[in-house]
Amino acid sequence: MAFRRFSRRQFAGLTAWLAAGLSSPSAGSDQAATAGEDGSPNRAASPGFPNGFLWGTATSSYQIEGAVNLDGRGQSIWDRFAHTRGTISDHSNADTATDHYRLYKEDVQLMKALGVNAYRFSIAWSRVFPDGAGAPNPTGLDFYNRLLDELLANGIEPFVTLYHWDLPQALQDRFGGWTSRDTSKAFADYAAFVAERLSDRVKHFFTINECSRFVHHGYGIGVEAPGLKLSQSGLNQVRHHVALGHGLAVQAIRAHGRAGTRVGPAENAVSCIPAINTPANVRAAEIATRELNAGYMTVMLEGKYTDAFLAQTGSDAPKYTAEDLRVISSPVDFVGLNVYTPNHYVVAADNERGFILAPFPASFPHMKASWLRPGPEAIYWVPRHVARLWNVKSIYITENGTSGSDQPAADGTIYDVDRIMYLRNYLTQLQRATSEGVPVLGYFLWSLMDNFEWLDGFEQRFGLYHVDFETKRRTPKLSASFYRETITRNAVA
Ligand code: PNW
Repeated sequence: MAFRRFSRRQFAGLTAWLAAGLSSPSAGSDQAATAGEDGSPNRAASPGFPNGFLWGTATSSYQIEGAVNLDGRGQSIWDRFAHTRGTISDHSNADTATDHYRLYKEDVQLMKALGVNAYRFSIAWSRVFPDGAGAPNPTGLDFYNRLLDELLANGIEPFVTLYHWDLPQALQDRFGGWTSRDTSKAFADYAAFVAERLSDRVKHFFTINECSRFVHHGYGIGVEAPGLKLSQSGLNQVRHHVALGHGLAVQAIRAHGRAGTRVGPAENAVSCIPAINTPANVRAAEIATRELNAGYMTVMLEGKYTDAFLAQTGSDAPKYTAEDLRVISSPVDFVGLNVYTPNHYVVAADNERGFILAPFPASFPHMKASWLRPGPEAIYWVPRHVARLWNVKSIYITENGTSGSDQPAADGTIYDVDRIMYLRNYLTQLQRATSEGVPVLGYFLWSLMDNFEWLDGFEQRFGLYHVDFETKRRTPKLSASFYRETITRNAVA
């Protein structure tokens, strides 16, 4: 069977298989593959996703690059944090990670083998500005020039995240990081510089990845960099500075990017799912979405903190000006949404808030990561709520995926059917959304390859490609075939 033969092969075999135009894994199944002669997706023939839908994978700089001391890169708060004893569960760090800095050309071929036409990656701020601000480091930027050229030469459209948590340590030392609005301003200067240099090839920028996660973990409970545990008022001020940094960066990219450069956030909105699909519960889930995302998405898209947010934070509310709110809500071209899991199942209620959040039963299943409860309908409801609440016309799913135990079977293949189950169900719900007109334009699967999973070190693997962290060898898991098949059909395989 073509399928088994392919699965046993390592990366070199995979590309050979694709280059030779051998029959795809679906050959002989009841649904014919729709790839054209050159292997490119034949979208018109597919009943699945809209024409022109973008299929991508996602990564971030600190999680994959390694080479932390090469070519003038400055230290980031994650270098410092991961080298602090007791912070990372397996005592690892990302000094070499997947060695993508050296292996980027091979990694672009991994993407090509999947058939993706887009790639979301992040820029390490401290490669470009080793001290966070001041003198740029051209050698650091050159890495991204090389990567962009390689992507474009292979027909893969770059989507660039400016901040995926690896703040230059110098800004932490000088300003206390995001506790100061000086960091928001430095972020805008860095965004302006990058837009100036890269917007000839990069048409889409994401400002900040998952504000809520890094603020809560890094400044609230202190389990991620920079490892602070601030008071409620301190934490709310950090939130505000991060939102402000987003808005300032939007303005900087507009001012310094080429005409047509598009920009938006990439947020893991708190996902609120109607427990049962009734009009009252759907409305309640929308209200919950607006309130539970008040500190980031709501203020970014409405230009005000909700009454409930201000009442709830009381004297701990952030200090801000009307001008701040205007900046934070600078118009965006799209909203990026990271959707992994249902955060809340919502039931309409006759109370002050208008909803209750159902407690999760202990029996609710989870994937390998205990926080990752599979609830495929999240990827239907989150973009739908966002489109309806704020009249958003363009949405990208900027991350979705799962970790797994990913043990090779006796024949050496990683049959990650749990990941395939997860992806199949989420993509089916995403197709439900696009078929109803929810304006999702593309999907970025997290992640291209196994990588450094923050405080879980190398213990949680999210990749379509398995990485041997000793040899850095990449091997496709069965889910890589699933994703390729889905992209080829432009419909869930
Ligand atoms: C995201 N949650 O983090 C990050 O953007 C990635 O860098 C990370 O590797 C990936 O997802 C997998 O964890 C999240 O608890 C972590 O809901 C946790 C949650 C969501 C996103």
